[in-house]
Amino acid sequence: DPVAPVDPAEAEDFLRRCYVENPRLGPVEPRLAIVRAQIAATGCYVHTTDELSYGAKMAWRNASRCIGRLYWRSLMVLDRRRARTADEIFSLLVHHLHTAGTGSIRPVISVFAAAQPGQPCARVWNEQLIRYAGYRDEDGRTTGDARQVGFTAAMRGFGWQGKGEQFDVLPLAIETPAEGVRLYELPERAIREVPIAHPEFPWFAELGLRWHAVPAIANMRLTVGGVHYPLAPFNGWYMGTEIGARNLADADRYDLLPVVAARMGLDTSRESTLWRDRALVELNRAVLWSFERDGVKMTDHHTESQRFLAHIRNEEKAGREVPADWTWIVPPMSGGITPVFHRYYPEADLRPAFYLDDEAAA
Ligand code: HEM
Ligand code: NRG
Repeated sequence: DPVAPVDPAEAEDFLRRCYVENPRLGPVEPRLAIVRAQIAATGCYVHTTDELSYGAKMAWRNASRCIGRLYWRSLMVLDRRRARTADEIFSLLVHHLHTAGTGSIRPVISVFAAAQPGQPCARVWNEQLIRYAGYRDEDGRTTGDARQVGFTAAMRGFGWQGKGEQFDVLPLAIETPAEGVRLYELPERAIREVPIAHPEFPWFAELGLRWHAVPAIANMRLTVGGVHYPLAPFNGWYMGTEIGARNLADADRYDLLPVVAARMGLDTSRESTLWRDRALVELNRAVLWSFERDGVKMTDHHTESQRFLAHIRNEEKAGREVPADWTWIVPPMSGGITPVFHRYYPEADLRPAFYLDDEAAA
């Protein structure tokens, strides 16, 4: 994937904002002169650690699909721009997961080398650092995460053998220009998981459900001041509905609402009994209750909606608009009883930003 030379106007815009918001960095003019010269000579420039760190925080602040932005200043930024080999990258990804923690999770991003004009660069193929395999048998039945069926087949093509169970953690596929693709198994210590049980239904634990504690997105490109970082995995903590109302509930994921409804003895003969809704609530109670029981940080959609509105108030006090995508901000259950439902948001595409790679503009 060839990268165009850095746009000097985008570099300047970012640097001015970064230095205005951080007076301790000093005057921006001398820095702009250096950066302009670097871009003219090489097509690119190198961020200082402070610029990279604040740029990553701004990218989170600008993430219009993210409801968790109240904490944007607390992002821990690990500068990994010097790592080159797949072995190095792997060990730093394991370190990332350890740094994020297993109980009181902290938001972390690891930023690897910038894309250089005309040069290939390191990537991780996985959507997240921790994901469960999905297997489809000849009858079209799926075991595991149906969303990962294609990726899982690709990993098997490279010789990986999964156990074929519901929650097999996928290997990391790390691609470097020098070494091609190499697969790595994450050590168990780096993967905290929570077995899902229910506060009142003893049978719930028998379903054998679990989920990983840390969502760590690995396939988004971080763009700061015209520089692209194709490998910049980040994590925060989960909002319960991501697991309970999507991953375990969606018909094209684990599709568990019919299973839960059957165990609850609900009348599933007609939609108007609202059996889906009743099963959905209990599944989500189970997720929140289990994470709390195990001391793993998680937020619920009511609390997080209130915090997001507090974030908007904070930002407006600082003179900034908060771009937001209503269709992603409103939680996937009980939308209308959360305060984020009852308003509109500006939809600006501000940079620095995270982009999914196929939608990343050069
Ligand atoms: C999306 C919550 C931390 C960047 C989301 C979504 C939720 C969420 C609920 C929607 C996901 C979906 O519907 O699939 C949170 C919470 C956090 C957190 C509770 C706790 C601290 C972060 C961090 C970053 C980030 C640390 C980056 C530094 C994003 C981005 C998206 C997103 C870029 C959109 C993902 C996409 O387009 O697929 N977040 N987030 N979030 N979040 Fe956050
Ligand atoms: N829905 C996805 C994760 C998307 C990002 N969510 C976060 N991000 N909470 C899932 O795995 O269910 N974060 O960085 O905390």
